[in-house]
Amino acid sequence: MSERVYIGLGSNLSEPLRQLQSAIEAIREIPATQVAAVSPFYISDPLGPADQPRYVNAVAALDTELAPLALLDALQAIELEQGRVRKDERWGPRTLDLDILLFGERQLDEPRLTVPHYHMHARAFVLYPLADLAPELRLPDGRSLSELLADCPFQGLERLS
Ligand code: PH2
Ligand code: MG
Ligand code: MG
Repeated sequence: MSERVYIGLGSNLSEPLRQLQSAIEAIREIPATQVAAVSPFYISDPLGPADQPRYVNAVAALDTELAPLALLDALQAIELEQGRVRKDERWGPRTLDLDILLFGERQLDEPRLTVPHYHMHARAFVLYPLADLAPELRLPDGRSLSELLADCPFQGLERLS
């Protein structure tokens, strides 16, 4: 049985737009997984250290038969292929970040994976592109996306045409 998964894509190094486009092509090659939809791309101010470039962010809807950790492995392999270097600095710049936001109705709290993604409920660069794809969405705890958006200012978000 396949489950609907939403992932967040982000990049602020080495031609971010190209990073996201090639990530989406790579995600299409993940076994037992289809890309159902990709949101418009957005430019966003960095959350975290301010001395880093602005990000390009988007959200993709996937349908997958993979288990959560198998999908995480596949996404992290793509991050590494695209030159991701893991550093200790929290929220520092990166060539590619692929985050599992929602995985069906599941709530997971494992060492490698927390779902729903922590802080997603307060991040404009996640909530606005998610709303482009699924305006009627509810989180597993029952909160609606429109409720979350009402409490979430744009935070400098700009939609690319
Ligand atoms: N990702 C981070 C840290 N800060 N800021 C923006 N605007 N967009 C991101 O995707 C982002 C961030 C760590 O994953
Ligand atoms: Mg992230
Ligand atoms: Mg991440």
